[in-house]
Amino acid sequence: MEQLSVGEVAARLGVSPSAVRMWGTRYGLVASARSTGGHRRYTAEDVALLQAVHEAVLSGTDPAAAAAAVRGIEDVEGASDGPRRRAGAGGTGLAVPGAGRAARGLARAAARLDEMRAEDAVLTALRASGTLTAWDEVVRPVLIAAGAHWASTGAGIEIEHLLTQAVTTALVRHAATLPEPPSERPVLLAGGPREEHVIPLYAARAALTEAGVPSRLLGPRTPVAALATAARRTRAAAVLVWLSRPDDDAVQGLPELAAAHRRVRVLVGGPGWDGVDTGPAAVPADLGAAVEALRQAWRGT
Ligand code: B12
Repeated sequence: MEQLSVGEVAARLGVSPSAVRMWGTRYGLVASARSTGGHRRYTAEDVALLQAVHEAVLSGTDPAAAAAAVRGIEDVEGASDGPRRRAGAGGTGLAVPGAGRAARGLARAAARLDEMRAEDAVLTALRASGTLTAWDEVVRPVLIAAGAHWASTGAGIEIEHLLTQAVTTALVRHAATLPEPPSERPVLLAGGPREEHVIPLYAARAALTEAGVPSRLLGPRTPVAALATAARRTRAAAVLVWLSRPDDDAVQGLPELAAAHRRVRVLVGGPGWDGVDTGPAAVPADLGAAVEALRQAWRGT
């Protein structure tokens, strides 16, 4: 998101510019950037914090308490630019090298097993900057950090589980607030036959909903035959199969998916497809590319 002026932030939140300025001076929620002319410029993270305060205020919370709660996330994470390891519940730290304030807030909440704050951090980022940016700048760095933490220490699976709940719930809640796309020729999102990892599919669903593209999420461990049947029954425009680890059954199932019906397009995603000859199935490199390819398949281009 580009940096915003006071007036633009006010318009986005539906409050007056003086309210935004007042929150800044009274509660310390100030713009962290300046334009070349010296005017205040709010970054995506500043807006996310203001939005959280605004929502708390709307729900009847005292503004000072709301600001203090929001700044709690921010202050503890501090203004460090460098990697850091922090003590959390049970002495578990989660370092997110080079991450922004919102990602560090999410990491900290997850490390403390504070599910509600983790969910709020994700929802705030989704609302402030949209799914693609929130996924790449906030959610994905923390998921990768959680995986790296487990790989290097053998500990912290509980953090991964809690993060999974918080992230998927926030993605579902965000998508539920968006206009429902038309239902014809949805794209189907499925984990491979042995796949438990499906958070990227929830991210894809939220981003597709933002783009007005209908989708159906079949979730983890979807048998190839079931996915092919679903594609036929829904006249799916496309199917996306996620693999975080290699799975021969998924690879061998690609022709069956491609033959599900005449117009279906097959896409695959995730590190489990690395080095695999996927034939005509497309392999988008990231969430943005996947959403664009699925959108084009849906529009029939
Ligand atoms: C959350 C998580 C879990 C959750 C899953 C819950 C769920 N419902 O999804 C739980 C706790 C259940 C779990 C369990 C396990 N997990 Co796990 N888990 C993760 C974690 C932290 C995040 C997964 C994720 O969503 N990644 C999404 C993004 C972050 O993936 P990415 O690879 O960076 O994405 C790349 C591309 O795919 C692309 N991309 C990014 N987003 C998108 C979106 C779309 C749509 C597309 C097309 C592309 C795309 O861009 C990126 C750059 O190339 C990863 C760590 C990691 N680095 O991914 C480990 C990880 C995947 N898990 C791992 C393992 C080993 C396991 C377990 C076997 C053991 C364990 N850790 O408990 C179990 C067994 C699960 C099973 N039976 O299959 C390993 C896999 C290693 C391997 N290759 O074999 C990882 C990598 C952790 C690690 N560092 O070792 N896990």
